[in-house]
Amino acid sequence: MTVVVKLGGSVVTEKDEPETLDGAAIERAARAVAAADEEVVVVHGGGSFGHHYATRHGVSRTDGTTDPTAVREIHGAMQRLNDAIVEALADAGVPAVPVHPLSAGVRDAGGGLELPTGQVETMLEEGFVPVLHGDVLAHAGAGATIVSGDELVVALATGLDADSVGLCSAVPGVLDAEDAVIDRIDAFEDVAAVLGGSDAADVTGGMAAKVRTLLDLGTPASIFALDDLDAFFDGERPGTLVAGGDPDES
Ligand code: IP8
Repeated sequence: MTVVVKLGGSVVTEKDEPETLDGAAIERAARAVAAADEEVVVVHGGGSFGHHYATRHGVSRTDGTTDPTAVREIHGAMQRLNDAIVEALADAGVPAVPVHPLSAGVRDAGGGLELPTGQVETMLEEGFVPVLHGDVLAHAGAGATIVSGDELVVALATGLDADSVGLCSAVPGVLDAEDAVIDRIDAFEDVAAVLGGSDAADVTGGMAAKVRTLLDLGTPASIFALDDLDAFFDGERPGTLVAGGDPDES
């Protein structure tokens, strides 16, 4: 059983303080990964590391840069965050190894992400826990742009034919108008009203874009808070299940 888990940037860092880790949250997540029985691929977001430099240099998923200093600064910050997370996982007994998307993936001229997963697959077969992160990537015709952890999760889940996806976020799931967690989403129309179904929401990311992406994935995906990470690894479906694909499969 292969699971792909994303630790959100707002879970592992203090989002408002540049380059500040949430050490307690990282340790807690590391203990949960250490206790998991599945083959686990970890992806983490940028939080106060990558986003800080991406904003400073005006780089997004669509606005690129040809400035090598910008690429080095954004990637360097993500590498520092990745080092801290890999170290915490290792301290908890997880055979974690870093995988840096800048050196592995690329965006084509249409913005599509190409991420070979052969190296991650072999790492899993050899007993390692690969740890990837949102990053900056060469982008045909645009210099370099940002790749988000969510995009990596989708590419990995597809490429590895993962059994399950978990997004550990700052909120306990997708919330309805009364702030109650929605148990299950099978179609975007069911939640468009509460999430704001406009294209603007997709451009700025956020929960609407997350849910749309996960519905297209075809692998059952759960969105939940750090408190529920152990339950997720125990095979439960905490938070919101975004079923996508064939509902019978989940
Ligand atoms: O936090 C963004 O990853 P995300 C990574 O998953 C960078 O959107 C470099 C800003």
